[in-house]
Amino acid sequence: MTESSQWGMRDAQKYGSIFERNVFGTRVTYVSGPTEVAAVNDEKTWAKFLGVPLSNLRSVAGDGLFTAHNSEPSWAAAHAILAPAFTQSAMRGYHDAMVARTTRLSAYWDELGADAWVDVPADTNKLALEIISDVAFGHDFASFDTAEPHELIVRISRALRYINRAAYSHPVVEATVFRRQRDRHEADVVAVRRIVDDIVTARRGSGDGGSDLLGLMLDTVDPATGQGLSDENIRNQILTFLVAGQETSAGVMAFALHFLSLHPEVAERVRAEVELIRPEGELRFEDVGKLRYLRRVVDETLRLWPVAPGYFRKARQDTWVGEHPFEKGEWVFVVLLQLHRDAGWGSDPEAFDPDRFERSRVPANLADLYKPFGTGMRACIGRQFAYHEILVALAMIVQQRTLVPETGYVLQVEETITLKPRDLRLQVGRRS
Ligand code: MNH
Repeated sequence: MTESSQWGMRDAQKYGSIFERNVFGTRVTYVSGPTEVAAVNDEKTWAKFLGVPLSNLRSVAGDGLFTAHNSEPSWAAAHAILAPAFTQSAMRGYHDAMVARTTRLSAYWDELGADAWVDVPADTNKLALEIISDVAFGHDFASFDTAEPHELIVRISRALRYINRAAYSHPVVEATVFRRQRDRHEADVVAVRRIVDDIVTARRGSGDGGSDLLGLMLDTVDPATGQGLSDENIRNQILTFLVAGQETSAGVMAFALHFLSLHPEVAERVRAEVELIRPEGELRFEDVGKLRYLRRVVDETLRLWPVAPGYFRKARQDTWVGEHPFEKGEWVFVVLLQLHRDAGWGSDPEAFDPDRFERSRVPANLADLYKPFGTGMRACIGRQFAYHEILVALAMIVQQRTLVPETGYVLQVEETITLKPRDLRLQVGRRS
């Protein structure tokens, strides 16, 4: 299923705000109108559902926060222990790492030279990886020093591609046609677990938990139970951060750079804003919340290309969505790509216009029209983290560089569970 969310969006434009389709033998109900989405977001009657893609992702991330079932006790424990590390004020502790890693990306682009066409999604992916690995477990993959990515990264990326492709395929097909790919996938999973287990064991052995997310998980108990997280669960959380915290933020940075390269007047306003707030020296933690226009650029990017393009919900009881009955246990897919293009956004939902998010213009029912980070208890824990790193990276890049698009580039969106701009290359020379 290479572009399943974009098919979902096109079909929603044809068949309406709720419709049913057979996807390779599985009946899927697609929901994309604000009223219908609000109904399935109601936590009393509906709950998160993993669906096929996230169930398959459990082979990598197990009972980590993102892929845990609602009923798994390890979810509540890990959520209680980790939530304080993801508040807005916790970002203060990660800010310097975000600035330092973006500075390293910038030095790497300098090495390539002003004429080079940089592979934007590849490089933002490396940046997000460097940031999350630094903050989560104090590791430096040196992504900008080596041509070959680290084994852990190669294997995780390949595992995600496999899971995305195999999502709706038949087990018999996987065991025959894709036998070698399946075997390699199983080997990848064994290997990534071993690599992360070694990191956790080494840290336990060092006696000092450390001040990063791994240290927090090793040193804290869940106040409700007095229990700490198991080593296996900690490994699953680290793999979750690598999977959930990397491709998503990296995709937003890449889409935003694409839009900024096509809209020089928007890039100019961002530059003016950054120069006003921090004319000299490094961007500070306090500056980031003041980047109001850049924030609108990010929000508008996430509206048009919500990098997590949808999510699943399952009925907790017999219920209704409008006049459509659902039995307990039936599930739906929320097509964010279409909700974010709903008529509630005005007559030109396809246009990139950051000022839509100006206080005076933003739709009154924004909460029903915009859900890039999901909904309810199981909404994204990394939201503040994502905004902070994306704002830091974009502020620094736009302040320092020009963004030149390739003539004739037409945006095509690639899906590997998350979305990214296919073959996006830009020239990113220093501003004189
Ligand atoms: Mn994130 C859950 C989108 C960045 C860690 N994330 C979700 C969900 C969406 C989402 C949507 C809910 C999925 C569902 O209902 O099945 N996440 C994003 C987007 C970005 C993002 C659009 C970037 C922009 N996420 C991040 C970052 C991290 C992260 C960065 C970690 C550092 N996300 C998570 C975790 C969950 C999650 C963990 C699962 C939370 C839970 O269920 O308790």
